[in-house]
Amino acid sequence: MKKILFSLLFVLISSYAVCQNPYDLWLQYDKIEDKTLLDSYKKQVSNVYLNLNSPTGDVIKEEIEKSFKGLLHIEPKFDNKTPNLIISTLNKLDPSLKKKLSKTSNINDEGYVIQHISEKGESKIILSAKTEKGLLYGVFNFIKQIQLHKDLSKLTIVDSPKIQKRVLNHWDNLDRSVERGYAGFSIWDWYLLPELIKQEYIDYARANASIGINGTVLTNVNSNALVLSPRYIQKLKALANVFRPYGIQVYLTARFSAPIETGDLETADPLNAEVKQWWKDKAEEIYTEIPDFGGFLVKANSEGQPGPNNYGRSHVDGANMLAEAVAPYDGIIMWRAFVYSEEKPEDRAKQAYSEFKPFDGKFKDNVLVQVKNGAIDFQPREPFHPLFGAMPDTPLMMEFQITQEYLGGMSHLVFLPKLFEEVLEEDTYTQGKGSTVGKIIDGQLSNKKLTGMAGVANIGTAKNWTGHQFGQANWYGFGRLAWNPETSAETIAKDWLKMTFSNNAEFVDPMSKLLLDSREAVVNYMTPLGLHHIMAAGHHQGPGPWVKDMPRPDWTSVYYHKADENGIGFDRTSSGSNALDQYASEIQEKYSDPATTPDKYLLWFHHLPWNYKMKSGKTLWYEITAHYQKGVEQVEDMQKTWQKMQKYVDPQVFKETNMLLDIQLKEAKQWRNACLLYFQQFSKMDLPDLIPEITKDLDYYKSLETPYAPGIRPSWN
Ligand code: GCW
Repeated sequence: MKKILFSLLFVLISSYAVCQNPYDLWLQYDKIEDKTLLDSYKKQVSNVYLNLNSPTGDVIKEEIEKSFKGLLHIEPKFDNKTPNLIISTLNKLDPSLKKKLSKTSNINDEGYVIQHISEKGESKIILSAKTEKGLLYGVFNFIKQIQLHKDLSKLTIVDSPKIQKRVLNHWDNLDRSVERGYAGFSIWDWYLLPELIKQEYIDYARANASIGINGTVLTNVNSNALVLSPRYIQKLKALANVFRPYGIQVYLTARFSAPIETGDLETADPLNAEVKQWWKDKAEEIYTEIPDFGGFLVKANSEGQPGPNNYGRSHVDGANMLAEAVAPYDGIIMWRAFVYSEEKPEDRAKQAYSEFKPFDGKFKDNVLVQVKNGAIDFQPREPFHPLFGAMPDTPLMMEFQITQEYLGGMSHLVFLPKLFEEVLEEDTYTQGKGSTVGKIIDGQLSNKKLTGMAGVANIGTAKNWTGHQFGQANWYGFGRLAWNPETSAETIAKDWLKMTFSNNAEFVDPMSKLLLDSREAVVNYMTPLGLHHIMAAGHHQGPGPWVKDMPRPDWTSVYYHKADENGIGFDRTSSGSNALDQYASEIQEKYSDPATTPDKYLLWFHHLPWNYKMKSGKTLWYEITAHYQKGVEQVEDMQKTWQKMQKYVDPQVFKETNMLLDIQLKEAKQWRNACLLYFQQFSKMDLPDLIPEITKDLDYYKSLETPYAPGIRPSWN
């Protein structure tokens, strides 16, 4: 009896000991429990020298106060006489201290140096940079070192962002619905702007600054011209003023037909003088209100959006016209290459390359061509987009999707940095071995000054911002990879877990494995072995390999899996659509033969018989079934791991994540059962024993509906 009471008491105490507020994201500043470490930190950073008199200076001061109060339970003394933490831009730093800093020449305008020195026997930490923005990034990194329980006495950090434009894309509509959003409504309350500045706008800016994000596109790429109207420019200005001290520029999506819709012009032809003037006037109007406005992101002649092709003009004509309008203000244009037309019989995966490659070197210097990581559309796994490496004279910007349109919305735990890392490490061979996608977008291979990475945000009005608490790891990870595309997914996983939950290895080790395995799990139970685009129509949530009646064939599933009695998969070799021809010869050689094609891309490039002998010696059918089953088992393993993490996690987060993992398991089984029953119609082969008995038939899975599924514009009827 005493023993039961004691263990009950222990659970109670331990669960209440952990109080993380999910709203605070990875900026959890709970008191350092390790007394020795705590005391050493207190001694090293109690007196802070900070010589900034600016909005960014205020942000830095506030962050130092907030973090030192939380993590160290001290009120930092801002002291100019005997500081032990010196925060100053290089041009104002005491020359004797400056001399002690190494490699300051290696940092760029957004970079910083953090260095521990001994000065007259006293230990000091210098945090310096060329600009206040660099200092802000340096301060967040310094605080992270404390959150990660690092030894400050050995600190020498010299760090700069490898990519210039690190931008979130919000697919947010003016009615506050979010296209492919799964975390509630848009956080931008346009109706109450410019007057009402909500705390979450400030906290949004702080969170992004802490991971080095320096740009945000506030509106959907399926754009609304109204956002360019004077009324909305005032609302935008209010947000720009909030974001500026955090080093974040605002951008808008420009609807190409805006001169007609809001400008009363007859045309939006980019070579028409009136249209050119209209955009020049519009740019002047915006920059008068927002001097550091970033520029425009444009989706043109894509999925029905208006564009220059409507006037027989090219994407170059359209982009360069807008580029001219914003150039006087150092503005940029991010022009999306997400184009595919059902009128063209050509394989959808080939179209963007066919359309854009001929434009290489024709865009103005302030134009970035924004390319999705793969040639179809943010699938659980896609080979890298063939445009990467194919336009050496054009700055290409990577577009990743952080919101999980095709990876289970917000109910599936999927650690996306693993996907992002895979893409960035892919070798395009376009400038010889080692020509990775990462080196193409960070300018190493193209010595392009203008570089960029965009992430389609997973942020909404949900209390924890992302709906699923682990969705925060994807926002965090995007920021880390945009800052440095060579950061490992493992480092990101461990840092995020320690900053958000606990440094305890008993938590960090199993949980980082869970995160790093989660991406392969979702590929296994949704689209294994190179399968792609077999999800439900419209809302894209759940399986739909049977989808064949859509307004256009390239929106169906049968267009991609091509399953029939002869086999399954999309032949993209020379005997098929020859999309492979758009890749370097090294890749063509390897992928043109199924025997040398990596299994993960097999059915992306090949149509193979169900009894095709795989590298494992098993049949293709068997391997398909085994992957689906593996995916389900991986989710079961995630549940088992999470079960053991209760004492490290806020009780509410523990409970909710448990429930979400239950949903993920249910839906993983639904994917397995629906896809195997559907493909079995063609394979006519038995399900191997490793597949548990499926008690429902295919019609049951076809009959499942999800009315009002999130992510597509709700119809208010
Ligand atoms: O991913 C697809 C989505 C659309 C999206 C489009 C795009 C914003 O299904 O919702 O539109 O691509 O990237 O433009």
